[in-house]
Amino acid sequence: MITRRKLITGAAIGAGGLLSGCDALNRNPLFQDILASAETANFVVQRTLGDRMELASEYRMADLSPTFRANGTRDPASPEYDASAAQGFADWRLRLTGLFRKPQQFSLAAVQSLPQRTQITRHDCVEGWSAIGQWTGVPLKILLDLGQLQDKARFLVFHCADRLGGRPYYESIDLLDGFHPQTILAHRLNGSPLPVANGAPLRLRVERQLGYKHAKYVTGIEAVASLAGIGEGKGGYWQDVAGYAWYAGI
Ligand SMILES: Nc1nc2c(c(=O)[nH]1)N[C@H]1C(S)=C(S)[C@@H](COP(=O)(O)O)O[C@H]1N2
Ligand SMILES: [Mo]
Repeated sequence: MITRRKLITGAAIGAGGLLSGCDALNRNPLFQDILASAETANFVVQRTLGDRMELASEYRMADLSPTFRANGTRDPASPEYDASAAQGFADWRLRLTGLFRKPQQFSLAAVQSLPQRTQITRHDCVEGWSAIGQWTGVPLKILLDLGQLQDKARFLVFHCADRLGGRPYYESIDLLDGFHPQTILAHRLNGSPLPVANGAPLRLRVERQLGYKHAKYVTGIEAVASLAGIGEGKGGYWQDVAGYAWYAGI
């Protein structure tokens, strides 16, 4: 449990710290303590709601990086994935599961037939590189409105087709990021179909957060009340494996 005093202090740190997303903040023991559970982190960031709904910077075509580097899995390379890629992902399904009133699935063509958004943003990886790319995809809000979240839903878990070190990659965000206007499931990069290396056929863009939150090879979105039963319960692959922060604001 978190004491009221700690929470107030945490919110004060959060007001400046979450904006900069700086390493010093992540190393602060008090803040680490506050971030110890994703639910608590979510509660703290509610205090900076205004900041959370701000838009990430968008750029011009002239700013595009010559190549958009790939990181982590560059090819899921499972028999199922290879078979799907071989037919242009015609059989790919995006499944909405968990706390939706209308759980359903979408083909890639169905995703592409929904309203789309294109944005040019900068991707920042914790490993110390950045790249600017143009992304096109369906705003997540459109899918959430179709699926109709139940009142209990608080987090969205993104299930992926790849495994790293034998474990499935996954990530999660809260509903503030879920409904953020720049949060999209992208299927195009720089005007072309998303390359396999960058997460084909569908990858998350959650522009206010660091690179590892941007799940690639997305096969499903599960709405949950708590992250406790998923993976090791910390909200994502890198959180489980290496203790990365669940909320990775930039
Ligand atoms: N499914 C999946 N998603 C992932 C990863 C991964 O290995 N598997 N790596 C993450 C990391 S650390 C980064 S920086 C970005 C890299 O995206 P890119 O390959 O398009 O540059 O994807 C993120 N999403
Ligand atoms: Mo990354």
